[in-house]
Amino acid sequence: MPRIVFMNDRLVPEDEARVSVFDHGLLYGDGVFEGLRSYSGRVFRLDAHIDRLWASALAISLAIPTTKEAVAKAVNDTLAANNLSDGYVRLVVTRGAGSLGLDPNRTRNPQLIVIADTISLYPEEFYEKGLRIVTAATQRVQSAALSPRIKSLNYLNNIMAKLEGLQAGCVEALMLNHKGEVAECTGDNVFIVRSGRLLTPPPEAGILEGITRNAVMELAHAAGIECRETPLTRYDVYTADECFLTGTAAEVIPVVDVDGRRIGTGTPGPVTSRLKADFHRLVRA
Ligand code: PXG
Repeated sequence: MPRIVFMNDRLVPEDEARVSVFDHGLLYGDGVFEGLRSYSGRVFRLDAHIDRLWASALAISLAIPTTKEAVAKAVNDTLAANNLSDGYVRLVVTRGAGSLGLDPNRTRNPQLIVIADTISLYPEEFYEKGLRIVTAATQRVQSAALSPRIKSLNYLNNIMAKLEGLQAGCVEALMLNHKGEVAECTGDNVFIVRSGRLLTPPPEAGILEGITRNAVMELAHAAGIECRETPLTRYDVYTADECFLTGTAAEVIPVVDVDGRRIGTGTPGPVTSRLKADFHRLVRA
């Protein structure tokens, strides 16, 4: 069954969903995106994802040629057209076709693309036993160079680190910022637990402010677990009682080994397990 893709203003079969080879999204990674999940027919925090898409576009001076309401409808329509009630949605906005030169003012027709598909989660074993990750030598790009808060189509920084993780036999890799502080993983935010308290790097550490991260901070608050945004070093991670990652694709996933150091007991801890269960309940509520 060919998938149905939303392109600009209508649903088309995937074979007809095409972008120009002159599109600056392709030529320069000039565009923005979002990854969303739908659970039992409802998109989790749709408005937050659309707000972040708009913020990313604003930051790169890209005018999205439609309204937030129309994009929300396009997301739901695309899921429905593909008969997906539990699925993954990729929202992409490119700068559009232009000349073979950087000048964004010489582009026309930004492209709005909505793709819906099934989601492939990490194997269940990782959720039960926890992940092993390594620190990548590739630093997170500095905010002053390109803010990690922008979810842009230029993901090479993350991909370079992901390659290092895969090289080491890990599905994720920890990224440090230019100061050597812990930032985040290649497609997930990071949390640690120390003395019953939740700690996570602040936006200034050079991270994407994950929507799952925000949800987990709210769940912690509701559960009476103190949560602080604070700069973290690798020492803090190595000596933490627990560690876990959050992301749209991963949800909440325990980490039990970082750079060969066993974290806590080497099995998912109680705070991680509690928040993982609470998140599971929240998205499926
Ligand atoms: N950091 C980075 C760099 C990300 O790209 C997150 C954190 C987590 O954010 P959310 O809002 O999802 O909680 C992301 C999100 C994929 C994929 O295909 C990656 C993300 C989201 C969805 C799918 O690997 N990254």
